Order: sequence, then structure tokens, then C-alpha cells
Amino acid sequence: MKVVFLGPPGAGKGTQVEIISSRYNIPKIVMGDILRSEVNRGTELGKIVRQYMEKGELVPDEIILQIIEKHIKGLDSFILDGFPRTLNQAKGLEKITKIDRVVYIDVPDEEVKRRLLARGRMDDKPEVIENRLRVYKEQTQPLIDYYESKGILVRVDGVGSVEEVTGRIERALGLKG
Ligand code: B4P
Repeated sequence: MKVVFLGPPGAGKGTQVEIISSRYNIPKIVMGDILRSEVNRGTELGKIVRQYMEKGELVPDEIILQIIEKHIKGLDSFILDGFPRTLNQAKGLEKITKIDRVVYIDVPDEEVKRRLLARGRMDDKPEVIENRLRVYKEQTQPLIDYYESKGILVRVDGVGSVEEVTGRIERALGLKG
């Protein structure tokens, strides 16, 4: 199964992908973690990436597509977290492989802001969170319609306990009755 998780920053994609990936033994590819690892190791790529992440901007599509191609190679089952985030990335992905399902985790803005402020990662500052939400609405939200028109989108309510949301995702993916 090839699955994409979509949703606003702080929707709980990372949290849910971790659970589904380990429970069903499906490899996960977490774009945010890959990028943060480059930044923390101070690589040439990390130095470029850092400038975007610090401001809550998206890293350029060409860089992201090169990374994803390398990680997807040879896998016939995976979960993508945090990719694609633009229409251009989604079209790039189609050239590499065919996605079976897209899980959209729906969480209102106020709840997302509350969660991110409580988490307090390097890019979880109030002004950066506002910018990430703005970037999400402009660049990532159009993907919801895009995947819906392809008939592969499933919507999941992301408000509730972590276990409740996991149960909804498992049912949406047909992993559990
Ligand atoms: P990401 O690392 O993907 O970060 P995110 O969207 O903010 O987090 P996520 O939705 O996974 O939330 P989480 O589960 O952690 O991206 C960071 C940056 O990297 C981007 O801004 C961009 O600069 C760059 N980037 C990444 N991918 C890119 C791409 N494809 N193209 C270009 N740039 C890219 O949950 C958040 C918090 O909520 C946690 O503290 C969690 O404990 C809590 N939580 C989770 N579920 C909950 C629940 N049910 N109830 C209450 N709290 C919950």
C-alpha cells in the first residue's frame, strides 16, 4: 500500500504515521525529519534547507523531489508524511510512482496553533506558525481537491484523542473493520 498523509502543520501527521507504520510494518518516509537531520548535521543541503524552515517557508520543489526519489526507490509499500506539499511535488511524485490512498487529517486552525505552541520545536514560534498556516492554505490545501478528483482521498477528523484518530484512520484505510 502506498499512502500519503496530508493536513495542516500540527494536524498530527507525524504522530499518526509513526503509529500506523510500526503497527502494520509499513516503511515511513518523513520529509520534516529528513530535512531536520540535514540541518542538524550541518550538511551543505542542511544549510540551504535551514533558511526556509526557520521562516516557515517551503523548501524548493527541486530539492524535495530529489530527496524523495532517493528514499522511495525500490519500495512497493510506504507512508509519506509531509510530502507532497505543493501541486508541483504531487505531479513530480506521479512520475515516480502511483499512490493508492491519501489520508487527509482535518483539524481547525485554533487547535493546530494550540498544539504547536505546546510542542515548542525550533519552528513552533507564534509568527512562524502563522506563516506555516498561510503557506499551507496557499500551497498545500489545493492538493485536497486534486486528490479528491482522482477518487483516492479519505477525510479523517483529527480532533480527539490520539487513539481515536488512529482508529478513524485504520477504518478509512480498511486496516480494521
Ligand atoms: P513537518 O515536520 O512536516 O511538520 P508539521 O507539519 O508541523 O507536523 P505534523 O503535522 O507532523 O504534526 P505532529 O504529528 O508533529 O514540517 C516542518 C517544515 O519542514 C515545514 O514548515 C517546511 O519548512 C519543511 N518541509 C517539510 N516537508 C516539506 C515539503 N514536502 N516541501 C517543502 N518543505 C517541506 O503533531 C503536532 C503536535 O500535536 C505534537 O506535539 C503532537 O504531540 C500533538 N498531537 C498530535 N495528535 C494530537 C491529538 N490527537 N490531540 C492533541 N495533540 C496531538
